Parts: sequence; C-alpha cells; structure tokens
Amino acid sequence: MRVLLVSGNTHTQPYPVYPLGLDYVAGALAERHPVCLVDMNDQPDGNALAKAIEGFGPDVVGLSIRNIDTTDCTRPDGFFTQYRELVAAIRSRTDAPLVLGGSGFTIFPELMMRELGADYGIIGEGERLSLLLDALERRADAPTGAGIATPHGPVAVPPPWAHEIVRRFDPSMPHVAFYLKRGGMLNLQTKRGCSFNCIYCTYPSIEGRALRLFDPEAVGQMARRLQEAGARYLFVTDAAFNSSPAHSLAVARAFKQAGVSVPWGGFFAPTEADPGYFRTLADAGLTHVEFGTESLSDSVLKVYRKPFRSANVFDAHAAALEAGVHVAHYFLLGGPGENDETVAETLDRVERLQRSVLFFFCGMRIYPRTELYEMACRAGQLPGNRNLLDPVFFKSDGIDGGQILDRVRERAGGRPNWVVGDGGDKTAAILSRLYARGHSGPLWEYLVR
Ligand code: B12
Ligand code: SF4
Repeated sequence: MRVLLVSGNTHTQPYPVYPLGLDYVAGALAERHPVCLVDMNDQPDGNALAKAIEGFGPDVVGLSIRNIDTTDCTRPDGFFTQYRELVAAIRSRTDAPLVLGGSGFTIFPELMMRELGADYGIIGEGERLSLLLDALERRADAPTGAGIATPHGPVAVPPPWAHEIVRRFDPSMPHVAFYLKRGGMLNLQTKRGCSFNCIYCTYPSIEGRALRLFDPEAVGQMARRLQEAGARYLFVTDAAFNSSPAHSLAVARAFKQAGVSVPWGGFFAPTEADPGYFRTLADAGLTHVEFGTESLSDSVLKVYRKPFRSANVFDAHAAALEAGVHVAHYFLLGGPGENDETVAETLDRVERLQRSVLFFFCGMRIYPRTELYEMACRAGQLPGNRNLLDPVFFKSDGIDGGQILDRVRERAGGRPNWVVGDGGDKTAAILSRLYARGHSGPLWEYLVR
C-alpha cells in the first residue's frame, strides 16, 4: 500500500524540531510499502501537501500529531484548530483512510479520533502501523490488542513494540535540508522507555515503561550518518539519557568510535552519578545537559516521586559544570505538595545553581493515565470527566499558578538566565537570528552571563 506520512507540527519554539517519529514509522513500512513524507514545516510554495497527494496517490494517509499545546500556563496556546484544518485539507483531496499517531495523539486517543474524525489511530509506537496495513490489505478488521484505535471505542495502551526498531533516514528528503538550514540540528534516539514513576509524566505511556536499549554501535553509526548529512548538532531525544548510565556511556564511546565530532546534548535526570561520568560524555562531544529537576524542595520531589533529592541535584550540577558542559535545569512548580514555603525553598536553593539556565514552568498540566490525574479526581478537581485537551492545571493547596509566577518573576529580577516557560516569542526570535548567523544547537547558554 502507498503510505503518505504527514508531520503536522509547525511550532517553531524554541526552534523547529525534525520529525524523528516519522523516520521510525517509515522504517517499519518501507520494506513492504512505498512511503512518501510531507513535513508541514517545509512548505516552500505552500502546496507540498496537495502536490504529494496528487503525485503520490496514497492508499493510506498517516498524520503525526506531536504537540497538543505549549503546556505553559502563561500562554497555553493549543494547536488543535490547526490539526482540524490539516485534516480537512487532507480529506478534501483524498478518500484514503486517515490514520493518526504521535505523542499528542497517544495522550488523547479517544478525543482525537472523535474530534478529527479519523478512521484509525495508532497508540504509542507507530511501528504498529504495519500491522494495520497488513489487515487493510487482507480486508480484515484491525487486530485487537495492538493499540489500534477505531472510531468505535476506547483502546488500551499496548505493550511495547517487540520487533526490530528501524530508522529510515534519507538525507536527500527535502525536509532534511529545511532543518539543516535553520540551525543544523538533527535528532536521534538511543533507547525507548522510562522506568521511573513521576506522577505527572506521559512519557512511559508514549514510549513504554521498560527501557529498551538500542545497540550503541548502531546508534553511533546513525549519529555519524546524521553528521555526514550536514548536522551540526545532535539532540538525543531519550526521556532521560542517563537512566541507564552504562548504556549512555557505551553510546558516548560509540559516538567517538564512529568519528562523531559534532556537539550533542539531551535530557538528564539529576541522579547520583559515578565520578567521571560527565567527563566521559563530554570527552565524546556532549556539550549541553538539560536536567529535569522540577523542584529543589525535598518534600515536593518526594510527592512528585522523583528518583532524586535536592542534594543529588547539586552534585549532578557540579559534576556537569566540572566536565565543562553547558547546564540547564527545568522546573515544574505548582504540583501536589507545593505551597508558599516549598516555592520559597526551591527559589532560595536555585540561587546556588551557578552558571546555568533555569526554565520555570509554573503549573502542572494534568494528563490522563497518570497518577496526577487520579489525585486530581480524588481532590474533586475534575468534575464530570472534564475534557483535558484544553489544558487543566493541578491546583495545589497552598498557592496558585499566578502566585507562583509572581514569585518567580520577582526573584528573577530580570536575570536573562531565569526563563519563564520556553521563553516565548522573544527567545524564539533571538534563536532564529543566531541560527541565521550560522550558530547551531539549543543555544540557551547565551543566556548565562
Ligand atoms: C525530545 C523532546 C523535545 C525536545 C526536542 C529536541 C529535538 N531537536 O528533537 C525539545 C526540548 C526541543 C522539545 C520541545 C517541545 N516539546 Co517536547 N518532547 C520531547 C520528547 C521527550 C521526545 C520526542 C521524541 O523525539 N521522541 C522520539 C520519537 C521517535 O518519538 P515520537 O515522535 O513520539 O514518534 C513515535 C510515536 O509517537 C509514533 N508516531 C509519531 N508520529 C506518527 C505518525 C503516525 C501516522 C503513526 C501511526 C505513529 C506516529 O511512532 C513513532 C515511533 O515509535 C517528548 C516526550 C516523549 N517521551 O515522547 C516531548 C513532547 C513531545 N514534547 C512536548 C511539548 C509540549 C513540547 C513543547 C511545546 C514544550 C515547550 N513549550 O517548549 C516544545 C515544542 C517544540 C516544537 N518546536 O515542536 C509534549 C507534546 C504533547 C503536549 N503536551 O502537547 C511531549 C509529549 C512531552 C509531554 N509534555 O508530554 N521537546
Ligand atoms: S524521569 Fe522524566 S521521563 Fe521518566 S517518568 Fe520521570 S519525568 Fe517522566
């Protein structure tokens, strides 16, 4: 079957993100099904979608829905209207069945199926689209238990994809050039899953809970291919790169062995690390560490079920700085257990995190299938099965999102390295100028004075 894959994400903050998920979906199909890819970010003359549908004549259209909204309570812009328009544009040009997928879809499958009037949806890993295509070819029903949503009802999150995971990266695809021209950043995965249990987190339901480690050598080879294609920075998209320290070290060594010389970075949990851990990674090209710190109040970290405490954060911070890499911390204030004192405690302690950028998200978005959701239900915060597609933020007992925001802004006192949310239009405009001048990478280090 001829499959057109469409990346619907056109959000450009903090920067446009290469649609990595579709490389994997294409990797699972391309042996048996011709695949064509359209990236809505890359629309030089505004009609790439129409041209692709006309020229390729798809039997099935797969639409990737990555972001639902910014998750930033200061400007919770939603992208749903845009997806609705995109679906209408697809439907007006082809009768091919429409299959939804992607992290945004996986968080809200039933709602998305209904609101976007799709024929099918793939919850979680898109490699399962191959199972649906097999069934469609045989004119059989979609297999059950494989996370395939239909308009007729709810579907459970399927077990992790147990077959080979193959990325199809084709440097000659036009959208690759789009990202190379705008910042030169490409991305890669080194494993899937997160085995931690943070109460608010959607990642385990998107990627699975068990860690599935990719062969380090194959990851090194992929990094090398991205570099050869022109990438000037690589973002490792793993939920937490260091959740398997041994594997992350093996990947770093594989990068070196494969001759990867471009800088790279990713998300880390500020957990206890062996001495020399960050130095080994830095020696293999790591330049940016983004810590998912969330709070520096131990009582809050405990309620959030974070796998570390504030002392670990300071140690990890010091070790990363000592290794010579740029450091950022993400904070997620306003969840259960937060109050005036815990916010003050976190902000006081943040002052000790020298030479880093601090991103503050003030308000914890409630997602289905999380422990936070259960807590919010028990606390009567979600009456009548409230629709969560329009962001709903947890109400902590002692303080509300607006008050937290005021405290953060007051404490920041205009310091450029204290960023509320993703920094919004201002930060995106600065980044875009730096990219235009030839810089690459996340570039938040320019905010550290
Ligand atoms: C890495 C990451 C980032 C990095 C990306 C860096 C880079 N250069 O790649 C950075 C920090 C920049 C970032 C920014 C943002 N992110 Co982010 N990010 C992630 C993360 C951790 C991984 C994404 C990823 O690449 N995964 C690896 C690929 C292979 O997986 P995938 O894309 O999901 O694809 C698989 C499936 O979804 C599926 N699939 C995908 N498409 C399709 C299509 C079809 C047809 C099918 C069948 C299947 C399918 O198959 C794929 C293979 O199995 C996810 C969380 C997560 N664990 O998924 C959040 C996540 C995607 N981000 C999210 C958000 C909100 C954002 C921001 C808006 C936050 C902000 N305000 O700044 C921005 C938006 C950036 C942009 N321009 O789009 C949300 C999106 C959902 C939501 N709530 O809206 C997520 C899910 C986290 C969350 N809060 O739950 N992000
Ligand atoms: S460590 Fe990060 S990815 Fe894993 S459950 Fe916690 S917040 Fe989610």
